[in-house]
Order: sequence, then C-alpha cells, then structure tokens
Amino acid sequence: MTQAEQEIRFQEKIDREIKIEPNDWMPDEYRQTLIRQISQHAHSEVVGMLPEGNWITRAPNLRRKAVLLAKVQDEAGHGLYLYSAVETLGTSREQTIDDLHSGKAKYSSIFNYPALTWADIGTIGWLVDGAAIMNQVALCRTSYGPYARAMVKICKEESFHQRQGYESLTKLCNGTPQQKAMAQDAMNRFWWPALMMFGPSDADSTHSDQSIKWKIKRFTNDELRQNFVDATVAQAEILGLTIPDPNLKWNEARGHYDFSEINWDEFWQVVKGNGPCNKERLAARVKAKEEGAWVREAASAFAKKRDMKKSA
Ligand code: FAQ
Repeated sequence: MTQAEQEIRFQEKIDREIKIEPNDWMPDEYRQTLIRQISQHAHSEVVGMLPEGNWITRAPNLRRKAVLLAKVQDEAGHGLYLYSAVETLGTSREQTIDDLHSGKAKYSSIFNYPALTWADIGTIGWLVDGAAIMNQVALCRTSYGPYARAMVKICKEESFHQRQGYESLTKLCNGTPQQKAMAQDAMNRFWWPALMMFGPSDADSTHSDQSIKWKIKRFTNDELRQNFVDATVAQAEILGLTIPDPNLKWNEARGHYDFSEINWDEFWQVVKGNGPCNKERLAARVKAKEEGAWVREAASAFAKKRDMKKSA
C-alpha cells in the first residue's frame, strides 16, 4: 500500500470514529502532534503541583490539608498516566522530561502565575480545574485510544478538584469581609490567565485545523473558552464575586456572553518563558530530578536483582 493510500485509510478510520491504537499505522505528523500535546499536558499536571504544593503546610485546618494533599497527589497521577500515553507513541519518558527541562517542551501558561494567598488555592480549583475540565471532557473522545482512556479517569478527578475549590471559596465568600476581599483579589488575578489556558485565538492557533480533522481536538480554542465563560458567570454570581471584565455582557442574539479581548501579548510572553514564575518552576523540576536520581538508581538496581533471581 502506498503512503497516500495509507493516509486515506487512516482518515477513513478517524471519520468512522474508530480509535487509533499504538500499533496501528499513523502518519508521522499525527504521532508528532500527539507527542507534543500529550507531553505538554503531562508537564502541565506535574508543574501544576508546584503552586498548590506550596500551600500544603499552610492549609488553614486538617480537613483542608487532607483535601489539598489528595488533589496534589491526583495531579501527580495524571502526569504519570499521560507520560505513559506518550511512551506508547515511541518516545521514552526520559526524553520527554529532558525536553521540558531544556525548555523545548511547553506546559500550560497558567502555572507560571504565583499562588499568593489561601484564596488562590480555592480559585485554582474552581477556575483552573474548571477550565481544564472544559477542555478535557472533549479529550475523552479524542481519536488516540490511550489518550482518550486516560482522560476518562482524569476528568472524574478534575471534577472533584473543581468542586473542592468552589466549596472552599463558598466558605471564604460567606466569611469575614477580609476573607471575601481575599477571594475577590484571587478572582481578579486568575480570571484572565484561566481564559488564556484555552490557547491562542482560533485565528492564531497553528495546530487546530489539522487536529480537528484528525479528531485529536473536538472543539476549537475559542469555542471551549466561550463555553467556559458561559458556564462560570452564574457560579461567580452565586459566590458574590465580580468578574474583572467591564465588557462582560449576555448577548441575546449570540446566546453567549460577550467578553473583552484577551491580552495576547501577556499570553505569548508567558508562553515564551517570561511569565512571573517560569524560571522558578523549571528550576524546581530540574532540582527534583537531580535530587531523585538516587531513587531511580536504587529502583533500577532492585529491579535488576529481582530479574536475576527470577531467571536463576
Ligand atoms: N500554555 O495551535 P495551538 C491542568 C501553545 S492541565 C502554553 O492552539 P494546540 C490540570 C501550543 O503548544 C492544563 N502554551 O495549540 C491541573 C502551540 O505551541 P507549539 C493543560 C500554549 O495544541 C489543574 C502554540 O501555543 N491542559 O490544568 C497554551 O492545538 C490545576 C499554538 O497553539 C492541556 O494541556 C497554553 N495555555 O492547542 C493541574 C490539555 N496554549 O507546541 C494542576 C491538552 C497553546 O506549536 C492544578 N492540550 N499553547 O510550539 C490541549 O488541549 C491543546 O494543546 C491546547 C492548545 C488547547 C492547550
């Protein structure tokens, strides 16, 4: 079969909603797109542990600490499923992680913003996990089998994350005026970065057209961003928080909320490594790898010993 014939057969399979599995033939660009997106996603989960992890020792009570610990552990698990999904595409985990540490691979812009107060932790759960779910529910139907299956479990856990964040904010918003002000301040700082998580506008999205054709993506960046805004406004109203956008307004004709233009200059600055915490985040990951070298060495020495015993 020629390459062109293989490509036609591949697209037919996608159009018939048949999942692509690791040993199936796939165009190299499809493989590379998945490696790029899934590894970026895995790195985001792992780097995403840093702003929240910082607050585990400062959680206001034992219940909040237990919930936050569980959430941060979940993010580690998500990173691991996703690194495994990347491995099924023929790239080693070592290589994938080295690409993050060398600055070649990206991770979500949102994790380059600091978590300054306890209200930021609730807001990250509500808005950041909320935005992540909006994007990831669609990924449960992505065309690559291992990615789609990983997303089903991840979405269930992200849903708990979003709810715990909202519940934590509900307490703050019904607390003292200082607590309410702290929640509003977190909202002011996280609203726009949360909208940026969905990626550049459709006009500037380099990969969307092809990824939608291959059903890696089911919706465009702008469609998901709009759905997120539409779903979140009512939640903010219940909390009594103001969304920091003077142009946010229901548009009857469109059946959606209108909102202001995103500061794309800020978005690209953060993506290029110039956000408030980019250097700190990367340095923390590199340090973790160096300090964990002895664990990896001990684990592989143990595995070798066990294999030798088995074959003896
Ligand atoms: N940040 O052509 P597009 C989470 C890059 S998980 C940085 O539109 P695409 C859980 C993009 O890579 C959050 N870079 O790209 C959690 C590309 O650059 P390249 C992560 C971004 O892939 C919660 C260029 O811009 N979720 O939060 C961003 O078709 C709380 C052009 O963009 C995922 O990764 C960005 N925001 O669409 C953890 C979901 N956006 O590679 C802890 C999976 C775009 O050509 C605590 N990923 N870029 O140099 C996706 O769905 C897609 O990759 C998009 C981007 C939608 C993010």
